[in-house]
Amino acid sequence: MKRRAVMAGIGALFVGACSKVADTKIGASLLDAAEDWHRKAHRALADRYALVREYSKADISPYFRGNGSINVETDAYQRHVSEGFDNWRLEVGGLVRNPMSLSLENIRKLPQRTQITRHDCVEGWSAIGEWTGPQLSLILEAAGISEDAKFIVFRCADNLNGAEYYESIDLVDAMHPQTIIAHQLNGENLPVKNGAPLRMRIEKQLGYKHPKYLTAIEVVSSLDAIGLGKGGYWEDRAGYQWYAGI
Ligand SMILES: Nc1nc2c(c(=O)[nH]1)N[C@H]1C(S)=C(S)[C@@H](COP(=O)(O)O)O[C@H]1N2
Ligand SMILES: [Mo]
Repeated sequence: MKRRAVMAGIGALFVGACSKVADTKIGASLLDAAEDWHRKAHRALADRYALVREYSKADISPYFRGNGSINVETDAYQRHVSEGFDNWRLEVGGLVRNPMSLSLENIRKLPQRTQITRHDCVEGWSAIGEWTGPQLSLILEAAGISEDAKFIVFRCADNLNGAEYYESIDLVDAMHPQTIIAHQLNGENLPVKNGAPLRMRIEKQLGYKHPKYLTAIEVVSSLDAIGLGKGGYWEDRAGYQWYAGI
């Protein structure tokens, strides 16, 4: 068949009545494929918005281990520890209309979410803990993220083997209701080993995506110029997946 005739045939397939499209073998399989694609895309998106399981107080692990950095070896951080973190600041900047510098008091006064969730580390351990803090979405709404915003980058106070720890997530995880800036673990201020005074809980992601010792939240349109360009400390160094959804 000549190319023109083929094109006309395909055209006829689609401009014809829908029932006829479905009746032809090719039409039916095209519709099946489209429906399948749509169903899968829908399910994938629905999964991303779904909540992770929340546990009861009885499930809380007696000890929540510290992993990776379990302290920050700088004079500045040790001073913050001795001051009870009264002068700690969380900077919110990048592609936002209203950059902010928040104290712990500011953060404690916002509406809070408490959730008992399971932390899964790729190194092969899990622990259940109760975390409290404001939702990240609240902070981002107050900051007013710009239309170019695509990722949220988290900066940390610790230096692990010569490089600053950092992480990043997309806007779906950023706006997820269980993504919170935690300042409490099991009803107490965060212990130093677990990231005092602030650490992210991004419950839809594996453990390394939850930055501790949080100093800044930066809204960006690209990850290319952040760290070594792969979006996180372990992504840059050990080939960990940037998207570590659970
Ligand atoms: N700033 C910072 N955040 C970090 C890490 C780190 O070394 N530094 N380690 C990550 C890893 S691999 C895990 S499993 C969790 C451990 O959290 P925990 O110390 O509260 O158990 O923190 C994550 N966030
Ligand atoms: Mo981890």
